[in-house]
Amino acid sequence: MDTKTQVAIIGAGPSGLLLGQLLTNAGIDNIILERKSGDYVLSRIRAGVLEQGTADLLREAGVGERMDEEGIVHTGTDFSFQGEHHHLDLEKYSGGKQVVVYGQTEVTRDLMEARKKSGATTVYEADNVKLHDIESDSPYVTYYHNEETFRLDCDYIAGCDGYHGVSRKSIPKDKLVEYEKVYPFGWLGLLSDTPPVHDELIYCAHERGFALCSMRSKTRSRYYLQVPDTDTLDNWNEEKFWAELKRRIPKKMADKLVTGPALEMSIAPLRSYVCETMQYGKLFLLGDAAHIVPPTGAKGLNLAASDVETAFRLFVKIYKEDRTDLIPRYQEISVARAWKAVRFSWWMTMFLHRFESAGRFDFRVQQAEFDYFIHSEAGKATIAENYVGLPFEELE
Ligand code: RFL
Ligand code: PHB
Repeated sequence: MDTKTQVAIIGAGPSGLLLGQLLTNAGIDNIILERKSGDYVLSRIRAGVLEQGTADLLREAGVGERMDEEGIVHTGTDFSFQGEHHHLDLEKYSGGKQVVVYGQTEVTRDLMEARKKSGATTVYEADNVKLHDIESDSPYVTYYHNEETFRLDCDYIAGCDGYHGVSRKSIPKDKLVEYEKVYPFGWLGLLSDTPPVHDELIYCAHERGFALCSMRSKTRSRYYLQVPDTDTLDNWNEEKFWAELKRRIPKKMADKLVTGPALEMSIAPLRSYVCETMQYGKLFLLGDAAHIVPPTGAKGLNLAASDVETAFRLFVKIYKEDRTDLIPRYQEISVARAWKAVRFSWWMTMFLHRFESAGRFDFRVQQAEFDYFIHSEAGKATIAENYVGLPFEELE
């Protein structure tokens, strides 16, 4: 069966759903094709920190209500080195900006609800999605659903299908400009219905490895431990996790940490990846389809939102003012922004993690770097400015 839309969106993660919502509100027709079921998409536990720009874009899309009610505004964030606890006043050092702690799962849920209300189409469990003729003026997508093959004709395709998606793979290999760095460790995450150990996040550097104390609400905590990239969940259980976390966080925090059963435990590998070919013919890549950052800087979802913001403004210019001349601006703006987030996430990772290959000298340098950044006004401003998010760049 054949259908037609203006923008075919591949993937119903936060990038695809947010772009879809903004386009629908602006009267630009779009259909989302998602490989998994809606419940599966909601079961993935991921990001927790929204930059002010991301929160503003969600409000603009009309999905900010629950975030504004239930999200927790953080005006600061904490660091610790070998158990020594320091506070960084983000608001003071960023010129008044803040971040909102509101889980990616909730953002996704709000976007799914809004899409349902708007009546726009999302095809879940769309199998074998294939992109065709992306270099031509009449691109189309085929997919398999309910034992039938469908064809979706469109003007543009938004590849919002994450790192393992099909969109980036549809660009000829010799046209892809890619950069990658893999780190020799991952993050073991644990989600629990326990009150957060502190009212702010704590990024902990420790000789046993990095740890992060984060949260989803006043009653739900999210903690992470750096683990070797060879580690598996079989090597871990809740008791072992809590005991290891207590060793890596400040003693005052360890003493008051409330432990409980794990709602979820998973290991995420850490990598930096940039595909500079973010537009090819009628295809645009957004979010994790184009770039991956290690979670240390809390940038992945926020970077996805900034791609959405740029792509959305571009589509409005194209459909309302016929400004196809602005198309190259998408890649220019998004790649430059991606590299800034990649740099900050890489730096936070090097700054806070333990590298097996590092010797006594490197450890001392890391300690001095921590000492410098945490006590210097310029150092604190540098971290704060990047953590709260750099400003969006205008199309023209
Ligand atoms: P997603 O979320 O991967 O969604 C892509 C969607 O595309 C679907 N898909 C396909 N659909 C159709 N056909 C195909 N062939 C398809 N292939 C894939 C998938 O099923 C999926 O539904 O990408 P998107 O939308 O670009 O969103 C990106 C974010 O999910 C990601 O950047 C963040 O989660 C990263 N991240 C964090 N970002 C932050 O900004 N702040 C944080 O605090 C933060 N913490 C994290 C994180 C990521 C983590 N993990 C697990 C990698 C913490 C962790 C542990
Ligand atoms: C999270 O809560 O999942 C989280 C928070 C901050 C990060 C990474 C992950 O830097």
